[in-house]
Parts: sequence; C-alpha cells; structure tokens
Amino acid sequence: MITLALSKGRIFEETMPLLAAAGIEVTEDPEKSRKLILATTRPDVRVVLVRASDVPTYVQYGGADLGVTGSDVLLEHGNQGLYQPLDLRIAACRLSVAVRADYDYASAVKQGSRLRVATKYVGLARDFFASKGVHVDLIKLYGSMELAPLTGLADAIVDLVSTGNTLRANHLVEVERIMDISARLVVNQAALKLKREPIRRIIDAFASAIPGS
Ligand code: PRT
Ligand code: MG
Repeated sequence: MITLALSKGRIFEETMPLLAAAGIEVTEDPEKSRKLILATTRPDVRVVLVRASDVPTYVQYGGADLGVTGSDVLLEHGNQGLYQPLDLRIAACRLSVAVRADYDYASAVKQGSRLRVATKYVGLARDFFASKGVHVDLIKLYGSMELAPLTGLADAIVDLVSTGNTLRANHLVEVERIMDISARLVVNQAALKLKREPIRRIIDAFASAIPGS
C-alpha cells in the first residue's frame, strides 16, 4: 500500500491533475465525505487527509509514504529526513510583510524601532528580520493574521499572499516580499527504499505533469 498525505482545499485540488497523470483518481470527494482515508482507482494507493502543517510530520514518521506540502510549511517545520524530489509549482504564492496602509514601515525600519510582528511563521519571520538587522517582537498566531494590525495587536504581519485581495479588503499593503512559495512533493526515506518501484513511478508521473514543464 502507498499512502499519500494531502490537506483539504487548494493542495488537494491542485494535486488531482498530478495524480491523474499517474493514472490515479480519488474516488471520494473530501468536501462531501467525513472520511479521513480516501480510496483511489488504484487498490494499492490511498490518500490521507491531514492539516496542511501536519503533512511533513506524517511523512517524516512514516504515517504516509508521500505528501504534498507548501515550501512555507516545510521551511517552518524543518525538513528533517524528508526526501524532496520535486517542486510541483502548484499552490503558488509568496511570503510577505504587510502593514496597515497608514503605517510608515520604511521610517520605522530606518529609525531602528522595535516592530511588533504577528505571524504563523515565527521561524521564517525571525530569520528574515535578523538578516535585515531589524529588531522585532514576534507574536505567534494560528490564523487570520490580517486582523492583527487592524486591532493594534501588531505593527506588521508576515503572511502568504496570492492575489492580494485579502490584504486589499483589510486596508493592508505588502511592503516586503520575503520569498516565493510553492508546493513540494515530500517522500519518506525508508519508504523510498522499501517501495522503490511504485514510488518512483509516481514521482516520474508527477514530474511529467508539473504546470509549465
Ligand atoms: O487552513 P488550515 O489552518 O488548515 O491550514 P492552511 O491555512 O495552512 O491550509 P491552506 O489549505 O489554506 O494552505 C495550504 C498551503 O497552500 C499553504 O501552506 C501554502 O503553501 C499554499 N497557499 C497558496 C496558500 C495561499 N496560496 C494563500 N493565499 N495558503 C494560504 N493562503 C491564504 C493566506 O494566508 C491569506 O490569508 O490566503 C490569503 C491570501 O490570499 P489572497 O489571494 O487574498 O492574496
Ligand atoms: Mg487556510
């Protein structure tokens, strides 16, 4: 049995064409079913649904053989023991710093002020501001980062941006782009040895179906 870990939503949806290229179709709709283990048209392949931030953990400890996860999640998690053969170029976005439209970020940075930054990405944010020599107090949040500057919880946020619509709707502006983000295929190292042939075939099929390749 080959187990693939996916998260519901954009990762699941954008992985479906890659699976199709490998001749695999998921036979249940995760939005309609409450099942956490989904069957596929291949009796030896199943999909497990986990939180986006749990995908690396499942693959690292062998709860899944393969997984699809954002490079944001991987970098924040630390990719201990995960084989990362492919940038799938799906679920693309960027990690950015955003502030209220009326907040003078450039001056605050220039004056060496201590910034309060709210984010889910504490590790990535710490590294980024340290590399710029900007002093920050980091506030860990688990969601709705956009609310933090609006309520006075923080001066800035570090969050993912794709269309920019969420920032605009909340009168926030992007002031720095930290890095580009896309989803990666991750593979458990032991599974790669023990199930080499079927896993290799999936990796090759995914590689052939990467958007823009
Ligand atoms: O929702 P949950 O807490 O379970 O987990 P999650 O939010 O990590 O999962 P999900 O499915 O939302 O995101 C999974 C992965 O998709 C992320 O780890 C990223 O690698 C990738 N991705 C790509 C995104 C976005 N684009 C994205 N736009 N993840 C989140 N967003 C959010 C962003 O945080 C912000 O709130 O969408 C909003 C901004 O979108 P725009 O289009 O308005 O700019
Ligand atoms: Mg989400």
